[in-house]
Order: sequence, then C-alpha cells, then structure tokens
Amino acid sequence: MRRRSFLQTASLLGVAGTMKTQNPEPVIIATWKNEAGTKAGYEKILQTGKALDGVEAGAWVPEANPEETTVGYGGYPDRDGHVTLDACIMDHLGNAGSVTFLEGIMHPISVARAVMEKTPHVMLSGEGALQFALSQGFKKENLLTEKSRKAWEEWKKVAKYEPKVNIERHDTIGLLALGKAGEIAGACSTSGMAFKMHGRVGDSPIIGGAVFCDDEVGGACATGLGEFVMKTLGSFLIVEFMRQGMSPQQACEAAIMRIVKRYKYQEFQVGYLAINKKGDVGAFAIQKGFSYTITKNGKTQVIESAAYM
Ligand code: SD4
Repeated sequence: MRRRSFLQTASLLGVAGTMKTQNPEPVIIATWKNEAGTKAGYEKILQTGKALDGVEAGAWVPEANPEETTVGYGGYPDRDGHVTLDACIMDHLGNAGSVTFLEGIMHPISVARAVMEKTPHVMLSGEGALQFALSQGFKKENLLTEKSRKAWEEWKKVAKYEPKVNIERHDTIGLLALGKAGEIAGACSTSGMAFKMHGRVGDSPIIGGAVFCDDEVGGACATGLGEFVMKTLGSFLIVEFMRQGMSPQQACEAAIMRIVKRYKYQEFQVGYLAINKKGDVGAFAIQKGFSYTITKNGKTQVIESAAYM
C-alpha cells in the first residue's frame, strides 16, 4: 500500500475505532458514599454536556458540606489546627490543574480548574495558590468548624498521628465522568489526612496519583493513605494497564497489587476507581469497607468495592 493511502486508511480506522468506544450516555462515579455529589455532577453534565463541568460540580457538594470532615469546609485540620486543602482536575485533552496546601478557600477544585484554564502552570501551592485564588475572585473564609476544632482539641490530648485506624472513614472525593461526547474527565478534592504534619501534601493534587485521564483509554482516581498512592503513581498506572488491554476492574486490582507486594498493606487503606471509554467501571481496595457511588441513566447507586484483604 502506498504511504498516503495507508495513512488515509489508518486514520479512517482510528476515527471509526473512537466512535465505537464512545458512550453518549453520561456516567459519573465518585469514591465513597457521595450520592449528592454524583447527582449534582450528572445534572451538570446533562445541562452543559461536559464531563469536566460534571466532576467539578460533584466535588462542590462535599467541599461545601460542614459535616464532611475530610473535604473543604469542615475538614479536619492538620496537627497545628490549619485546614489545608489539596485538589486537582484533568480534562479529556490532557489539560490539568491542581492546588496544594491551600487554606481558606471553600472550593479548591475550582481554583485547580482556574490554574488549568488561566495559567501556564499545572500546580500552585500554599500562599501562592491563595493569592491566585483571591485574584480570581474567590473569597477567603474560615473553614475550621466548631465540630472539627473540637475533634482537633480532643486529638491533641494524645497527639498521635495514626492513619491506620482511619480506614473506616475517608471521604475524600475522587470523581470520574464521561460527558455527552463520550469524553472523560476526573477530579479530586480533600483536606487530606486528619492531623497530618503542617505542610504535608498527599496524593490528591498529584496528576497521575489521585487522578489521571487519557481520552484514548479511560480514567482512574484514588482515595486512602495518599503516601502509597504517590509511591506507586496509582491512577497513571491504572490507565496504563487499561491501555495494555486490562479491564477497569483488572487494572484497579493490578494497581493495588503493586502496593500489596511492596508495603505493609495490613495497616492502611487505598481504594481505586477506574472507568473506560465504554463506561465500564472497576473498583478495588486493600481493605474491606471501600465503596463508590455511580450515577447513570438517571439512577444513583452506592456499590461496595471488592478488596484484597
Ligand atoms: C490524602 N488521599 O490526603 C488523601 C486522603 C483520603 O479519604 O483519600 N481520604 O492522602
């Protein structure tokens, strides 16, 4: 075949291949029990068509909820009493934005989106991230609620950082969505591990750690003890496993095995979610107790994930 006609045939096949895997029915999934979040995200996708808008809207729900003690407003502080936030967002074109160690802003996910859309950078941190947020019209607010302050006062009596006992209740929100054009986007937002060292940044703002999307393949997101997600670059790994032919479920399991083989996994939790371009979903965790929420076809369900242990 002459080179030119080969290229033409190849690109036609490419287009056909992409169309085949597209899923025009929006789907949105989130870590843990986050029904209000996935519903809000799904509604947003129905309005604008865009997966990116959906994952941002989904993250807004726990970010603004003072009862959620691991995301945004009401999040447990670090050991010095500061609520410090990490968030990231990624679109189907491979654009990404994130903020780390951000204080006083209710919706870090939207600051991450502004970093992606309005700066030449991917990540802004701490004071610089705050200054940028203020320059974009975000308001500075006190995010430490009375409930979280009391929990911190209680914690200080023993002052022991013990994330391993924390496996029952993480609510960090990681989201993945397929938009109306079948395009994929992901997001994550958290106040991080309760009573962490001041300055500690987890996996949640790390592109490839807590979130990764590739529109040719699918997306993945993470929750749990971020240090181990970072050490294995979990979400990137899952997307690469899917690229090699694994299903979302197999890819999540293989990424958990990376952690299990190398670290003392009995003592902490990591949970992964993945979705491919067809809308197939996978979930796997180290410990029992990880769940995820899915909204599609107008219905929302919380599903218990399988686990290694
Ligand atoms: C972190 N991965 O900061 C986050 C915590 C988390 O549910 O997921 N909590 O390490």
